[in-house]
Amino acid sequence: MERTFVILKPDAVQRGLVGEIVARFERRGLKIVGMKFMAVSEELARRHYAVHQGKPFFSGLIQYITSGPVVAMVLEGTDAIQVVRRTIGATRPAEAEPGTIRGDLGLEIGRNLVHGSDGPETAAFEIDLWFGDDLVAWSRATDPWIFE
Ligand code: DAT
Ligand code: MG
Repeated sequence: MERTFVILKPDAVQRGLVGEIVARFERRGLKIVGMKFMAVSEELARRHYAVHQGKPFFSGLIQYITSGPVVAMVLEGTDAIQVVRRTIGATRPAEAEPGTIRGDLGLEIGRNLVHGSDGPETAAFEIDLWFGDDLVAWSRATDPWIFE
């Protein structure tokens, strides 16, 4: 069982797509073990996106992610990191496959709706950064029908 970190970015919240996007992860079978609606400080944004510091799009990225409230989540499930990335789709929504969140709901890279951790180290770092120990390990009634 693996955990990964997800953000429903300010455009997802502003466009009223929180329910739509959370529903896709839930239907996939992923279990919510952390979830909060929050404003993102510039400091948190810079730490989260530290790997992109110095790139031409960095300041725009910080501006975007701090421009309104977000929903931060931790999802748990089989191969959760890869499954979430594939459910979200390619970074550029115009290139994302139909059926993915970005491929169905977005058009532009700077308004790509969702973040998902890209690997085990990133997931551990991001979960700790955004949630610390504020997670709920729980047994879901449907677990035996989703996990073999
Ligand atoms: P992803 O969000 O798919 O993991 P990433 O980690 O490479 O993509 O980049 C983080 C975010 O930065 C991405 O969601 C949108 C923005 N971004 C990445 N590359 C960009 C580019 N070439 N121009 C503009 N924004 C970019
Ligand atoms: Mg990334």
